[in-house]
Amino acid sequence: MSSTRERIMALLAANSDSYISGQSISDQLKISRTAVWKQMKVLKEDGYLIEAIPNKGYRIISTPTKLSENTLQWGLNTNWLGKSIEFFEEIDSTQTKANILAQQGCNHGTVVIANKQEAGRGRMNRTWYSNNEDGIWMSIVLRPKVLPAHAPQFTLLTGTVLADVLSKKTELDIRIKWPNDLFIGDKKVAGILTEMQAEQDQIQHLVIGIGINVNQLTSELPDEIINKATSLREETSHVYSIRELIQAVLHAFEKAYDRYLDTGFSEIKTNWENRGYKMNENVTYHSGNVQSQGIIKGINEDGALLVQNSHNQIITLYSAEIDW
Ligand code: BT5
Repeated sequence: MSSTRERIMALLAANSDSYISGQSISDQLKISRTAVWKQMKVLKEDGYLIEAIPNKGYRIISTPTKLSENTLQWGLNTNWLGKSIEFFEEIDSTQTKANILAQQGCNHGTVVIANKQEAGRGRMNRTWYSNNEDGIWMSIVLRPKVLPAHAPQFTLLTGTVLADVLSKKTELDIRIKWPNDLFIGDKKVAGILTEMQAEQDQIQHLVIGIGINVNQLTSELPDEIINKATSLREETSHVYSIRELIQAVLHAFEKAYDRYLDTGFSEIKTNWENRGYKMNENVTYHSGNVQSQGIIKGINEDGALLVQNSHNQIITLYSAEIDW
């Protein structure tokens, strides 16, 4: 059962175009008028702008811009994803935290979000620069009942979700660079890190880490990535609401995940291939010491990249064997 505060927030959110009377809130939540009044007072202290008009009732005007567990829940219309949000002003890595929570048995759909990370990480312990409040740094805990071999499909699913949401919000053509990067033009705007704990035939939990550069200016990025990274703001000159973007990603993720469990991988494959970086273009790849040219054709169920070689055969590449 959600708290009184959450239920009041839900009522205010549902009635944001009109007024809802104190009596009506009191009746619906079965609490006294005084209790309603006290809850409104606390919300106002937390930065929610609430109008109170005698004989009409309450109306929410605006929510605080600062992220918190409460503001993140505000207006989040998911069924299971993010019902539990762990929010931190500052953390080493949301990914590390989410792994610990998962091991302790947290619910499927738990989301860990931080304003800043001091030790954000990418694959193979690479650094993920996220020691600022201008991006989205979050990790999602999932407990899908699928075979461990299917885990890479969740990275691909996440790529399509991010490409869809960010393209829609920015009207930019955002591409997925296999296997886990989001690109605008030739620059990286977001990355995905999928980690898994599994037994032989069952995934115990997956943690999907999502890092998105949102409101940084390129000049604020570390030297190491200044020429190869970008942010949404840099590309559009627009400052985005981190909260709204997080909610849009969670909403789209839940939809895509449910659909994937219902209908399988084929839709994700199609979406991915429509959004793939350098699809149908020539690339150089390496197998062992041999360097060859090929054309990127898509992905398969294992999450491998399909490349057409110079003999017109389709070959599958599993790891970073490509010179982009
Ligand atoms: C990734 O790794 O791209 C996965 C990034 C996942 C980050 C999220 S944030 C929330 C969660 N908590 C964490 O600690 N991590 C996850 P990879 O493909 O290995 O790419 C890493 C490389 O990207 C680095 O070696 C840099 O070259 C580049 N890079 C680092 N920080 C970047 C940034 N902010 N923007 C763009 N590129 C960056």
